[in-house]
Amino acid sequence: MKETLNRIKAEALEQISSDIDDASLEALRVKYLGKKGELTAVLRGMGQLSPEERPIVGQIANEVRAEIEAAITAKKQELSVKALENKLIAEKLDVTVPGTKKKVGHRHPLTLVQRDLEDIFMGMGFSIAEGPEVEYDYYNFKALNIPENHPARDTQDTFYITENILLRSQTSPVQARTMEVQKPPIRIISPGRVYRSDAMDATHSPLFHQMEGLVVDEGITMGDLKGMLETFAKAEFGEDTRIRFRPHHFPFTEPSAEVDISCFACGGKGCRLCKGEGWIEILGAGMVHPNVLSMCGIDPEKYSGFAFGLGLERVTMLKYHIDDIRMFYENDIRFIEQF
Ligand code: 2NM
Repeated sequence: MKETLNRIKAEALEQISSDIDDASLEALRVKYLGKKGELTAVLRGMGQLSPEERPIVGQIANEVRAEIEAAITAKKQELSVKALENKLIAEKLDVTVPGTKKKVGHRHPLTLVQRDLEDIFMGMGFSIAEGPEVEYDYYNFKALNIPENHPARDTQDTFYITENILLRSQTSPVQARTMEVQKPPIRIISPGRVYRSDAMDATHSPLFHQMEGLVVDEGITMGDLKGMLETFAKAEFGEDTRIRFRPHHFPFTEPSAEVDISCFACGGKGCRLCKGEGWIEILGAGMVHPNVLSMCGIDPEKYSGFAFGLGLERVTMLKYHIDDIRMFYENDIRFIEQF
């Protein structure tokens, strides 16, 4: 029996020390120490031993059991250390690897210029007014003294939604709406999207952006308009910028003018940007027509005002030397990132 115990011990210790995993180790525990295990079987047979032999064999059996248990515990420990090591190797993280750069958003050039202009005009006491892009023909045309038969009203130029609802073709309806609800003094700018039924090419888009301005108060003159526009032109295009007015016609202003700035590229000598002219047309302006004032509920005998309008795309294209308006709307990151 002693030999059997020694054989069991030798066999068990050898198997436990061999290259095995957790599951095999548990199987060995069951095989040697379990209720139906080999050691238990030996202990069951002790009844056949003489009373003198029994305690001796019993002691050996206990020692064998203790040794196997200790070996299993040690092996378990060894396996768990090895498992942890493997896990650390598998999940290795190199904290010195440089991070991946997060892409940060970028303002669209039209937004940059719009903010620029907003800052300049807010500095002169203007506030920003907004209105609907889907507009009544009344505010887009009639309230602005644009007659029924005016070519601008043509369905070929304006996107009509119903007979009397359209996509605004200018931001002037915002000015008309403001005059209706606000008593002078009024000092507003209205930046925003406008729509015209034009075919897309390098200088035309059916959707573009305008910024118009309006000042109404007692005693406002064309001199105020000129002074204000000059201040604006210097702030936006540089201190050396000069402006000039050329007579023009708009239905909503009288008198009306087209306004040029001296070329900011050549200073007025004539270059490619100004096409040799020395001057660049930048906006339209004039004194608000008395009909517009009275239609919007403002007494033209008491108050006068000036208004102006410019195309944000045009200003942005000049400023950044962009030669195709379609670039603004194509969402090409290589374009946007340049500004
Ligand atoms: C322009 C040119 C000249 C203009 C007029 C008005 C209003 F509502 F007061 F009558 N708003 N904007 C105006 C005047 C717009 O754009 C080229």
